[in-house]
Amino acid sequence: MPAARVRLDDETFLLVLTGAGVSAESGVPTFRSGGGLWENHPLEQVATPQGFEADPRLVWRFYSERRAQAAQCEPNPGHVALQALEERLGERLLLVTQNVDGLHRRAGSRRLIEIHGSLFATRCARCQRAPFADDSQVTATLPECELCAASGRRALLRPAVVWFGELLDPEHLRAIESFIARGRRRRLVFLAVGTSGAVYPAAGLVDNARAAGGETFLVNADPADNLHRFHHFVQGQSGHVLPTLFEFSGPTQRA
Ligand code: BV8
Repeated sequence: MPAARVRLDDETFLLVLTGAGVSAESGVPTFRSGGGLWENHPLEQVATPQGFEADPRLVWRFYSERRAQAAQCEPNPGHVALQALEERLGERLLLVTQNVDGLHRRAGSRRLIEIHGSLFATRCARCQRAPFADDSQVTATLPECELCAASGRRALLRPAVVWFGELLDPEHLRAIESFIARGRRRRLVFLAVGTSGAVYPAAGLVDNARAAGGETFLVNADPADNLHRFHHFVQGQSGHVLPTLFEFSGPTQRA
């Protein structure tokens, strides 16, 4: 049984933030812990607009490899536990993930915001066309935007993920703020799982939750960079901790 448990009742609004650690037990490599993704590829080269500009083939190889790998992985008990929470809390749960591997969606989570985008979506590097579903492997020729081509311009297609130095979708940030504001009037709980707390603005959500009077929990294999910002820390593997982390008091109805 975890050291601390998250008590949920009819008043609780639960905001969950997940990072790569939640997918580690599914076989998806993390970024910064033991043999992480960034070790072979400096993030400047593969996760910035400048890196894409400089070497789009390298970036497409990096993301194509991750697409192929993530497609082989299955949700683990940590993803399943969070999906089950959505069944019980309904609109009083919001799951925000930094992960682009699609595993929360495949586990059935729908009240989900993928704030760093998705491996399985592609968009134009130039025009404002909407991202489209895409699980293809880019090997030889670099894909180009046919809409731009139709208007006589050449533009590359790119993974629909948020790179360093790029703004997060303002709609996503607004939805998170609105959830925190609603939780503030009831009982707000913030849970971060499997994240090193290294990347902003995601790593600052704990502060937003505290400013709204929220009780904050971190479940992580190691102490995170922003560990001191949490009221409670449960050290462990999310696939083992999450299934028994929550205790329900009172008949938890849908919001
Ligand atoms: C922004 C792309 C406004 C998708 C990613 C200077 C110039 C520009 C910006 C900045 C700057 N200085 C600071 C910034 C802000 C910057 C930032 O935060 N930089 C950091 C490095 C300091 N942020 C941004 O640029 C963001 N945009 O701020 O716009 C702006 C614009 C211009 C100028 C200023 C501001 C955009 C951030 C998004 C970047 N994109 N990835 C992809 O390829 O995936 S970030 C990348 O890191 C991934 O998305 C990943 O999700 C994210 C966070 O990593 P984690 O998920 O936490 O993973 P990590 O490996 O680090 O940790 C895993 C943890 O799990 C470990 O602690 C481990 O112990 C634990 N664990 C392992 N196994 C388990 C486990 N825990 C539990 N169970 C297990 N089994």
